[in-house]
Amino acid sequence: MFTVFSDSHRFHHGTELKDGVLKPSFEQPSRADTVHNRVKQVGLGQIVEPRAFDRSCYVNAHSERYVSFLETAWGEWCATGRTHDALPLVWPVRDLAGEEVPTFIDGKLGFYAMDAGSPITATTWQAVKTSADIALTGLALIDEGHDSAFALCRPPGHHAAREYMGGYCYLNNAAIAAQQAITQGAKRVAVLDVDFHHGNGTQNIFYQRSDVLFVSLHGEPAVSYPYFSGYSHEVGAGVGEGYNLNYPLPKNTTWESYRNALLHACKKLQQFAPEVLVISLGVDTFKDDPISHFLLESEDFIGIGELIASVGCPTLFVMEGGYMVDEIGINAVNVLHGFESKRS
Ligand code: Q9C
Ligand code: ZN
Repeated sequence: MFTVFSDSHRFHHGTELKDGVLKPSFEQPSRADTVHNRVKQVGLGQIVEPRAFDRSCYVNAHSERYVSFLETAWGEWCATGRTHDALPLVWPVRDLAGEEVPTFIDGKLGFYAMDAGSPITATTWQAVKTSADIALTGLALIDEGHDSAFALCRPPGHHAAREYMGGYCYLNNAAIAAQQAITQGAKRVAVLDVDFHHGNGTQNIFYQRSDVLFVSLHGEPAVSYPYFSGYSHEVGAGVGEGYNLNYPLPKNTTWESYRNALLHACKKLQQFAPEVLVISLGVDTFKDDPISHFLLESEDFIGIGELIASVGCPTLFVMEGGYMVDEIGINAVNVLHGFESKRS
């Protein structure tokens, strides 16, 4: 399997409020390097650089004004004399109006963010743009006839919605790739999200559409980030009703019940018969992940790949979460090996 990777992810390294204290983010450069090293170590296949894509490819999944915000936010922030990460501190929740867009950067940050988990630094946009281009390059490889590809994206993307960032995410790499497949003529595309956290951003982008099926397995919202989405009653709206499928799972979920949910999800995906399947590949379902609470073992990730292979369509793997442990490389590549064992 081809892997698409770029060192440019190192341009992004931000901070995170953890237990009330500002610390280096769990979403660190070493993550992508760990996975990259594992890909090399096991000889998964050729590693290629991303191609450059036009910003119109991002605007298909996000709004024009949101992409512009991401491009200019740092400049506007440091023009007011600040030198540390740009972070939002006020949000348009419930009865605040939230329709007019503020012109001052502090207001804009709140308008275009769901939380304070996506800091913007001087070089963040460079990493974010390259991460989306990695996903688009992976899709191009599939268009060119490859059965599968691994887009080693960083920063991740699945919490980023049409108009807001959050949860370490800025551009929704998986959604941008899925939308690109549609733009290029596919009639049906599916996104399967196996990151520990609900892919609220991907759900948001395709919620009212029947051409993109979104399926997500994740920690139940009552006790798991992002807390305000991921319930099983969220089934899509309008023509999209029935094309959004959530599998919230309890704390301490182990392979046996995870596998049952994934089996069910894969049957649904098979029935939909997508022309391309995009996997939001988070490995923060691992038992030792520092910010999640499922109990998957490293060998279970092979099983995830095997089940994904059973869907039987061209598959683009897009890297999402998985934090601070050496096993993220082993676990991500285990999924890819499991997939390949059933396909080649
Ligand atoms: N104590 C991804 O995996 N912070 N994002 C949660 C829980 C945000 C995760 C803190 C987690 C975002 C792509
Ligand atoms: Zn996650």
